[in-house]
Amino acid sequence: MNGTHRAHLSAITVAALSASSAVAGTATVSDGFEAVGRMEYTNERAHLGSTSLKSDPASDARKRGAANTFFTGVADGEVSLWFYDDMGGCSNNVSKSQVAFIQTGAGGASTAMLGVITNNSPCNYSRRVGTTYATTNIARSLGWHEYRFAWSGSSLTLSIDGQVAFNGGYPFLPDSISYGDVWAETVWTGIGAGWYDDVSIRLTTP
Ligand SMILES: [Ca+2]
Repeated sequence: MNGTHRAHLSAITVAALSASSAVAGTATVSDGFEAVGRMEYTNERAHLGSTSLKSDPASDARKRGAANTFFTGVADGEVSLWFYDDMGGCSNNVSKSQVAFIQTGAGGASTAMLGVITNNSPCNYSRRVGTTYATTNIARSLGWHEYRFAWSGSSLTLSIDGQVAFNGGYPFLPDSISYGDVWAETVWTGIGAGWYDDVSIRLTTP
């Protein structure tokens, strides 16, 4: 990981969107998106192609951080990405805080998050909507899982592998997706790794 890569937080450039139809565009992030950012390009495993992006704070503190992708804030959209869960922190004592979230600007009230936060819940997936953290009723399991963030009008649905993790009001136009181990150790402690791959962003202009 060289200095140039560490200076970059934007991992993905979303393709230009067409305004010519009701569906403004679909940006699919294909294999190869992983090559930039503070996280690690790895061929240990992949959901799409042969590589994924690994967040591995235990191996190198510089790998604590998130990859961010920015897009146009519109009223309807959906972001999907895949997270590999090695069950760390549930099956052993290696704490993990590996999450993905959409938000508007710097977030806060608009932050909507799914992930593994073992200090919140060791064996279920956690969520955050606004500034409130909660434990979902979705049990963690080994392997790849799809996190889906879908917003329409003023509502939001979060799901994991098609199971609803949240459905409720959301009066925001998110404009980024971020993923990784994003907190300092004093917030949500965790050193366990996470793998991210196969990010899709669909934006619809009413
Ligand atoms: Ca890949």
